[in-house]
Amino acid sequence: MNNYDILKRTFAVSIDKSNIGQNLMFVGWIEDFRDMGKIGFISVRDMTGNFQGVVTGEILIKLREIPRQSVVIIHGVIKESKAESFQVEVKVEKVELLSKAANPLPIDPTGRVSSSLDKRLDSRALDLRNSRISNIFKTRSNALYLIRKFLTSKMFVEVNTPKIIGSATEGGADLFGFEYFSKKAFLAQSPQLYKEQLTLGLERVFEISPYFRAEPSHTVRHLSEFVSVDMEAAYLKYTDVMDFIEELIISTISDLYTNHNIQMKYFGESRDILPDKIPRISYEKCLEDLKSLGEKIEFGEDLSDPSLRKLGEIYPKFYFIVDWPTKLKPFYILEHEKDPELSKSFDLQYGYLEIVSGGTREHDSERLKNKLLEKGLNPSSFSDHLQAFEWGMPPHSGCGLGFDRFMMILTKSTNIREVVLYPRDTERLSP
Ligand code: AMO
Repeated sequence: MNNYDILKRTFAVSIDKSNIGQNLMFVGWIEDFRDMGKIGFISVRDMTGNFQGVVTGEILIKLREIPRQSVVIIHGVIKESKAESFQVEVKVEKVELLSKAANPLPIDPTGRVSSSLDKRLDSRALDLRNSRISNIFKTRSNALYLIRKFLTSKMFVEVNTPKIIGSATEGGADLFGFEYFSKKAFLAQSPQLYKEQLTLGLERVFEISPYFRAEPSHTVRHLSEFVSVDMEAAYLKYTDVMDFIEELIISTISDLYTNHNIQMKYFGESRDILPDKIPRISYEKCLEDLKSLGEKIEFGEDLSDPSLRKLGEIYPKFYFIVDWPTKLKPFYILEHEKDPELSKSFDLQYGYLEIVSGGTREHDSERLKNKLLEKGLNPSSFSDHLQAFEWGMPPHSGCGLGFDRFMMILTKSTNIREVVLYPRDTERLSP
């Protein structure tokens, strides 16, 4: 290993005319090398951007032996550039090879030679050397930070609940089960029961974590492991939760455009995803809208993927669908007092895509037991959960936001696999 002091490195993004004449050290990978015979040009990229290096003599000969994507230390003097895309360039005085890349590589991360998504996912670490792709994940990191900041500012406490659980969270069949010492255990599909219980002592909680669903669906919006931003708050109604979600969506997107526009530009110039307000449309109004488009759906039927795609033609951006039929919602959702067939529930949609699901919860233990029975579930499997409802459970509401789906909107990606580093689906278990 070469002897170098990494803290003395200069990042590509930081050089400009004020550095002319300085001898600086850079670390990065060779993105491109153009050999013109007596002179050569290299493009070196690091996590911040790239610069052009000019090489001649011995260094040019040395570079002919170094494959693209290899990691190098470059020492050189900053000069004014005649190139249109750079203010300055680096007259390379020394190149040290830190790590040699194979030639050929499985994909071309510059994107000049395009590869299928599957091939890119097979070489994901290398795929991240493409600026658009790395900016998806920088945006993901920024969005997570902004969501945490927003929820913390609303007095939510971040919590961590178990992902190894002893019984079904929501009573669904789509759980991954496995041997846990001498018992049967499952991977959590949602923190639903825990987050509700936690409102008893913490009032407002949120959790950002992966969850696991053994859904055999192979679509562009489902994964077996996905990240959800879950929140739950004592004393709030589902309409208050919608207010929070609306504010969270608007503040996160506008902050990204204001403070992280360098990244957002990779996904297009248009800011059309940023709403002023998010309309609230009842399930029943959706049925009327669909009827006007020639699609007849009976009250109580779920909105299928083709129906949601039709609805997305009328409402192509963010909108809430509120007051779903009680029978379509899980046992923990409360119904309206005046019309028990309708529940205090909502989904946040972006066109056809469901991003958030939430509602006001049932907090009375007797009624909750009856709801479990009505849904064909056994209350004794939920005894740990039900006992908390005997200890002074506050009325509460909450929701779960599919973070990967939100990332699809932020980065204008059509496949959820684009915005997840190492996606897991029915086919893919590696890398
Ligand atoms: P739900 O099952 O609707 O609600 O999930 C909440 C949100 O999570 C996202 N999502 C998924 N994303 C990718 N792949 C999947 N397989 C997947 N499944 C769900 C969606 C969805 O809107 N406990 C409730 C939430 C609550 O009421 O608080 C729940 O889990 O964006």
